[in-house]
Amino acid sequence: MAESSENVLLKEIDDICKLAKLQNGTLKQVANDLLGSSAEPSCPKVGKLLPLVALILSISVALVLRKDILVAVFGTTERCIISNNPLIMELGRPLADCTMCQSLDVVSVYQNISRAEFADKFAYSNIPILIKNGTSGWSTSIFSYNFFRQLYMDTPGALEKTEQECQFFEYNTNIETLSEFFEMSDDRAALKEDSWYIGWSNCDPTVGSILRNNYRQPWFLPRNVAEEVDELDWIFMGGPGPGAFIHLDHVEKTSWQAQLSGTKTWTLIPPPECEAVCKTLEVTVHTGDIIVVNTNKWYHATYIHQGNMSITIGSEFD
Ligand SMILES: O=C(O)CCC(=O)C(=O)O
Ligand SMILES: [Fe+2]
Repeated sequence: MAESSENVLLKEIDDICKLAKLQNGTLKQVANDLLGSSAEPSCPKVGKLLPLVALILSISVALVLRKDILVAVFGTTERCIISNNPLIMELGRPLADCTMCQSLDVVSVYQNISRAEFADKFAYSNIPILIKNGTSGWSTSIFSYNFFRQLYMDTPGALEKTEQECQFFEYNTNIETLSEFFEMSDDRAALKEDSWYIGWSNCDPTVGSILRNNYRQPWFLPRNVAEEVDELDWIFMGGPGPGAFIHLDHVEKTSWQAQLSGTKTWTLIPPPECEAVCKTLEVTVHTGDIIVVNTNKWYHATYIHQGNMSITIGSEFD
């Protein structure tokens, strides 16, 4: 086995050990034996069989995953609060209850929905929903690249705090940080040079409250949420082409996302254990619409259409 693959495997095993908080035996030693490597074992001890079971389990899980999901799993992971190791995340993921997607051919589209109906059918069922014009009454046109740049520039410490404590997804760009994002030339910011797409979560409370002055919690969300202000805001923006590539998140709750500008198609892929009874769904979100998806349960990818820059804001809810 090539040196680099060996290191990757040893790293995987290290992570498995940490995750499982194993107490006896030496998982890494077993890997070293299998690989013929002389690397020092560093994993806590486990019983004799457990390491092999863990290895076999890892490989089996990888084998049963579909190719697209494998690509995604080994490509990138996002909004991860547990571990950045995709294999560990997949191993530790609870199996989905396939009623969330069974017999579902399309994402339900509502022109309006009451809080009671939303709570009854969608809030906790992991069934995705699109609410047309869910942002009506918001001043959506205020949100632009320049709005966000100005907001972070004018709020002392906001950029540093968000960079240190929150996440930034560069996707296919070479833009690695929020500072870099806001330092782009005007032409690039206006998508005149290339079509970039990025996302970030905001960790600055002042920025958070200004954002919330410009949008409302969607009316259909459970009431307790409407009063909460401590959820993170997530912003995704950019030009035509691929957006987020296929991934599964490890956040706590279901998310809503409002399309403030532009048009975006979501591909929602059921988890592999539901493949026999569930279909992959596609749903296109237009300016003003709100989509609700449990991104911990549905693998998802996005694609941005030609036209206005896609700008979204969203959050999780209970
Ligand atoms: O909006 C996007 O392009 C991706 C969003 C996403 O991955 C999420 O909300 O979990
Ligand atoms: Fe996601």
